[in-house]
Amino acid sequence: MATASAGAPGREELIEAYRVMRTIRVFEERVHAEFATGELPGAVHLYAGQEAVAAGVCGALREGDHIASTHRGHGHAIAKGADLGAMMRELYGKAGGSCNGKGGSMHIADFERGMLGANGVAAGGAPLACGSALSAKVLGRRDVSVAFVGDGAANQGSFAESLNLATVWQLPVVFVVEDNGYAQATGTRYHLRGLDVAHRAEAYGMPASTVDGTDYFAVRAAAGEAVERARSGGGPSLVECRAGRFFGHMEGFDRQGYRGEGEVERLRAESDCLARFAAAAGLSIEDLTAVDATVDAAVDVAVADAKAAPDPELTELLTDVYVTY
Ligand SMILES: Cc1ncc(C[n+]2csc(CCOP(=O)(O)OP(=O)(O)O)c2C)c(N)n1
Ligand SMILES: [Mg+2]
Repeated sequence: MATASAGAPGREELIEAYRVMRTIRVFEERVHAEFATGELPGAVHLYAGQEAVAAGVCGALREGDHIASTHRGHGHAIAKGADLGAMMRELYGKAGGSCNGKGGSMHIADFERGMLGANGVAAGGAPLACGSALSAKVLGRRDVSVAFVGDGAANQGSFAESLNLATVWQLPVVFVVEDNGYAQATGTRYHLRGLDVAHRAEAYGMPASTVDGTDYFAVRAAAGEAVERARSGGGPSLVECRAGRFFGHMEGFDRQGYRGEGEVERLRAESDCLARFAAAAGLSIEDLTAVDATVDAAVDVAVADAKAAPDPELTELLTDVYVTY
């Protein structure tokens, strides 16, 4: 497993990385609390615990690059710069949401920011990212596409097909596999036979690495290398990141009887990417608390705005559902 190779990120980059991770954490903790009140509709999968993956990967991207996400997509969207207010309205099914309230948590998209969408289909993002990478290649753009894929989704046939196509066509794409320990209630070390997903990529002749997904610097370094390879015409790569999720598979329905006793408490105490980052980044307490205050306020505003927002008009029911070419 690769370890951190920080290089020397400047203060601004460090503050931005902390802001992104902290925004995801506060957003997810708040959504968890709001869901418990029964006011939030739909299926919601929280990303808390895995923030350093989204921040480290998207930190290596630039405008014009694209990401294709998973059903656990809030963190990816936030890290790619999606609007918090539109995201929260979408979660509440309100007008002005990212999909005007018709998609909910699993369909948040923001094309202007290069976020191609959360996706209810396991491994659905992998072929999408290949498609967007192919279009960049054909159009001669030096843009990179990233597919986020869960450990369970890495067992899908479409994932294997995507790895193969990406290699055959030498696409500017990076597959980021997030091993969070489980596919729903099934442990990764049970369902994922073979050593790990990185070795599967190597079987296609694709460069791959495995990093500690709670270490922002390790993720950022591995993603930076893979993105640079893609951008400079070197073809696809895979980065496997290991970081546990702090909540159940899905809000409301998961009593987590499949987890060991004290497992979540241990994760929070010993594998918190934010605490780890704060200890390693060398930022001042003033810098960190200033970010905390801004983030807390932004999430408060987003929740209040979403609750007060109107429902979508009934006449909107079928708009944006069918596309005319
Ligand atoms: C094609 C497909 N098969 C099954 C499902 C049902 N399903 C939803 S989430 C999930 C587990 C995904 O696990 P993983 O890829 O590890 O992602 P995680 O939930 O851990 O983030 C499954 C099987 C689905 N959404 N799509
Ligand atoms: Mg998983």
